[in-house]
Amino acid sequence: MTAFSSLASSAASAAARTARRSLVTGSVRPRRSDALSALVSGRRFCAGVAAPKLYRGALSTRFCEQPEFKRGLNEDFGVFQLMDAKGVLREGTNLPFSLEEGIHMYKLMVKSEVYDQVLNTMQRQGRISFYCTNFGEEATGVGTAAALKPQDMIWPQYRELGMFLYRGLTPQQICDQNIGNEGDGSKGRNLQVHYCLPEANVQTVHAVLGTQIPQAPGAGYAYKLDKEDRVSVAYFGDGAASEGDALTALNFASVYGSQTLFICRNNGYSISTGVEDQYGGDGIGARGPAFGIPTVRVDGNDLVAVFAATREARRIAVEEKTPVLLELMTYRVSDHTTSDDSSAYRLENKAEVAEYKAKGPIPRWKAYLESQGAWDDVKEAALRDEAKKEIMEAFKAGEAKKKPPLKEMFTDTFDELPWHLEEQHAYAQKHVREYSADYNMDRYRGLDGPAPVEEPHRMTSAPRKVPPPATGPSEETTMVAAINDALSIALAEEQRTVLFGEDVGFGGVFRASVVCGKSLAPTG
Ligand SMILES: Cc1ncc(C[n+]2csc(CCOP(=O)(O)OP(=O)(O)O)c2C)c(N)n1
Ligand SMILES: [Mg+2]
Repeated sequence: MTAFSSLASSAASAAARTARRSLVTGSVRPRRSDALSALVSGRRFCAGVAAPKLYRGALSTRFCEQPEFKRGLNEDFGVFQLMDAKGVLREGTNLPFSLEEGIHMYKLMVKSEVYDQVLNTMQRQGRISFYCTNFGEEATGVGTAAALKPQDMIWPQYRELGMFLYRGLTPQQICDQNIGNEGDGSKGRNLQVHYCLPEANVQTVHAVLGTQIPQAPGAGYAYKLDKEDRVSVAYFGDGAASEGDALTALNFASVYGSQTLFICRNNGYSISTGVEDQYGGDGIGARGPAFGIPTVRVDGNDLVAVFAATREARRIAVEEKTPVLLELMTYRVSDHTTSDDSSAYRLENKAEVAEYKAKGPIPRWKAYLESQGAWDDVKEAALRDEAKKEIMEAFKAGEAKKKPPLKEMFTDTFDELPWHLEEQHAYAQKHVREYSADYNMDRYRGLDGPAPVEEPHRMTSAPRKVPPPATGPSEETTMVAAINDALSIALAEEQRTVLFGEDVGFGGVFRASVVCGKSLAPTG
């Protein structure tokens, strides 16, 4: 290590220590600028003169005689932990929430576990076609959600049942979604565990990995422009972080100062791909500083640390108008999903699985609550019974509900159903009636009567080779003028619309974004 890097490293570690200490005691609040100025002053001292900024593309310039190949960060990441694996709080730590709230969180973690056990079994019995458990990762969902505010907009991955429970997802909603009946918010069209909870500011789960990561900072940027006490939150796994979308998202959020929390659940696996084969650097956290994003690594099985770090990250995001990256270190105790058999690739890691099970968030937090006289075996048994009963009852009720109408298979993509989908729908209606013995007709809403009458003119057309005749006034124009027009209309209709893109500021090479007679550039 060079003299420079060791000085910079100790300055940064001191700043990090201060930040960690103040999280524990709640005293001086760490600021990004404190840590940064400590690092910069260390550099200046080392260089002997103030480091000037000579290049537009770098923060500062310090000429050196030898090529300095950076091999990583100048400091390792501390793992923020307030409660050890046995459930003992670090000395001097005050709980960042009330004991009552702590019991509420415990109950949700246990419910998540029990619901997972029951629904996993339902899949094994063939009553649902797929399931994905959250075993061992309950604190990452519950602890983060508890530290957010209800107005914060959440963009989930799929292993955050604890978060959904905290935001109010009911056992009936869970069962309806997994069964895919007409009570499911996605109308039975989505994969299992792809919950919908827009009424509680949670976006629908996406099956395509990583798509939610760049969507979240778009919302976070809007909250910044509107000066709202609100953050956008993207959850994602260590595997999803390898999608190009993740890097785009971090860069966008950093450049625009988007009020976004990037919450990475690093559980060691992406299906069968272990983290050793997933990345070459120091986890996901190491990427944050490279993008200029304040980053913290947290023991993801420590409910107290997860809560404290998330709450502080939220404060930083809103007050400093910046994204924050949290890497929650945890472990995927179970198979990836019911389609997976992790013993095929974790045979040698059996001891590891058992070890992480014991260190999981539920036994840890339970031990703490018991040590405070706030929990005991009687309460535990009653809670587990209640959770099992409510999910079983909801499941039975969900099985009795009808599946959504056949037509829903074709709706909600186009404003008006195009002719070829009308035809497919009519064909499907005819087909199930012709072979009704092979279909559970009575289980679908609307299949118990005659086929709906289709309007023939909507179905008998062929693919259009020429555009339909104009229904209003029309004029010949150029492509660019048409784009200008469309943008002008869209921007005038919704004042809060922001136009992004390279070169948008001056209208672009083709001047396509010179709208309403002027160039538009995002501000703020
Ligand atoms: C774009 C895309 N590629 C691949 C998949 C298949 N796939 C589904 S989940 C998954 C693993 C994701 O791992 P991670 O992000 O670490 O989340 P975890 O399952 O560990 O919670 C993969 C590869 C997908 N759904 N989408
Ligand atoms: Mg993973």
